[in-house]
Amino acid sequence: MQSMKFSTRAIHAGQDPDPATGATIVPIYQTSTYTQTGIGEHRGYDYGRTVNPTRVALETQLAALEDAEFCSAFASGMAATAAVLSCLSAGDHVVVSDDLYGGTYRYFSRVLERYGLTFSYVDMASLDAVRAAVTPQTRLFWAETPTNPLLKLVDIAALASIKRPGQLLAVDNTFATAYLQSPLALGADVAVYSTTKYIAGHSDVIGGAAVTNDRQTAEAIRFYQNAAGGIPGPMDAYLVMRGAKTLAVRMRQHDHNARAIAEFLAARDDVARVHYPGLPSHPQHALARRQMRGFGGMLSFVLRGPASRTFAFAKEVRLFSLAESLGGVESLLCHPARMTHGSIPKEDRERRGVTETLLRLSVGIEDEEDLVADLERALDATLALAAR
Ligand code: P1T
Repeated sequence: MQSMKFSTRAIHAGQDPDPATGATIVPIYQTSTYTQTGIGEHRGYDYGRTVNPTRVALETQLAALEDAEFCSAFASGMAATAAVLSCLSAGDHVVVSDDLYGGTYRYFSRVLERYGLTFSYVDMASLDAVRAAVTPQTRLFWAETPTNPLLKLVDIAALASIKRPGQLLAVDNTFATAYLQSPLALGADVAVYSTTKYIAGHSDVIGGAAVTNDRQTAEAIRFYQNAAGGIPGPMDAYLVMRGAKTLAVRMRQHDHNARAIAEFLAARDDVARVHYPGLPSHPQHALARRQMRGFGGMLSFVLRGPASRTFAFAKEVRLFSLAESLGGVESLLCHPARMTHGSIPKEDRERRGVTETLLRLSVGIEDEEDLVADLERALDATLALAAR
């Protein structure tokens, strides 16, 4: 499988016919336990939290997407994040990208700080800032790239070169996915996913995964998966696996549509800023071209005018549902300050650029012209408010 191309791996890795029946599609093994033929005599399956064949098939598939050796699947992206952080101990220090999913920030600041871990949030676009944040206790660098919701980039290879023995680099690859970016090949130790998003792709399941080539890290994550139990059920594992088979074709269309929308928004005088790594005006466009194989389906933008215009715009769009989450086939609109990033203190949030007039789009795979027309109509309908 390793020598095959991306789509072939996505469709075939872990997807052998069922050994009992020949079923072409991996069955949903809806069982919590396995009957043993004698005490200590079983076929490697003893208890559903520890192992499940549907989950194993998903883990094999997701590892293959990354050309990696190990993957553990989880019940959510946050459970996968927790598993990576479980490799640390009280007293350890983490350097984190200052723009990141609000739920990750909430977990770090309100749960793990109580457990004696410390975190420094830095603009990882500056390697000097990263170096300055490192302490003798630093054990982990945690980077989102592109970041949520400002689409900032982190140079993964450069970050990997800063890392010293005993330190881990984890990259949350949820926005780009393995189709557009290969963190492990660039020197990261672990790639973390909310599979809820592009990997499953249909906004109908919550899931997560941690992928690595490092045996020791893989074993620690696997141990935590069984010990803490944040596993996906077999039905959820199946849904993520089914979605992942079409990841490549969906990502191509997400990328195509988002580019068109980014260009459309950037050309409007009533849009103050567009954050999209595919625009030549993005400050890290050159890095995006080097590090990614496309720019993805996520973008954010700042509307001109008071916040009341932003709120009116959110009611005006029809094809973009106002909803948290991202990465599904349908387009979504999000107001990060009041939705996904509401748990970041207002001052920090605003200093980082997550303001009341920032909107985030998860561009779906509908027809590009319909999406642009919907945005154009909503922008025009709220234009009078922009002047206020
Ligand atoms: O929702 P969950 O599957 O637990 O994944 C958490 C998560 C992790 N990493 C990134 C980059 C994410 O964006 C998320 C979840 N994000 C949203 C729900 C959102 O709307 O941004």
